[in-house]
Amino acid sequence: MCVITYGSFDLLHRGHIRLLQRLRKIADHLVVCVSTDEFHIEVKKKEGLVNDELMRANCVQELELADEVFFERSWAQRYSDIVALQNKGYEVVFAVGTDWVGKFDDLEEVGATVIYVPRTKDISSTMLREKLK
Ligand code: C2G
Repeated sequence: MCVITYGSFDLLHRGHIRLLQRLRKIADHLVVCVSTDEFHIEVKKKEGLVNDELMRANCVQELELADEVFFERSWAQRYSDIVALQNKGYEVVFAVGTDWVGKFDDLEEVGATVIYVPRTKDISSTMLREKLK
């Protein structure tokens, strides 16, 4: 079973790491898609980033928890990513933290199982960015 997850992973912290560790435990194959700078700021309309996309993707890679690390460039990419993994013969689980609960249920339309993983309390990239100011 392949698990795929998406995120910005800015200022990689224990919340991100715990999520990826939990997904690692259930996945035969773990794919992590890191939001590009443009997607994060222009589409997700999130506040500024500290680390650029390459740094953020490299940090995720360095954890050695993911089998594959890709960039997340659009919301629609989820569908094609899932279908591509299914075409490789995987049963696909889409996973994301509970801060997104309900937002991706429509991915079940392409046969993915959608799971929302409990978010780690009291830590966020936003909190860390504030501390840096
Ligand atoms: N996360 C967590 N606990 C935290 C902070 C984040 O479990 N304290 C999880 C989030 O729920 C998400 C992942 O770690 O699943 C990455 O978090 P972010 O980098 O904040 O990602 P976000 O900007 O929420 O984008 O398609 C989903 C979105 O692209 C996720």
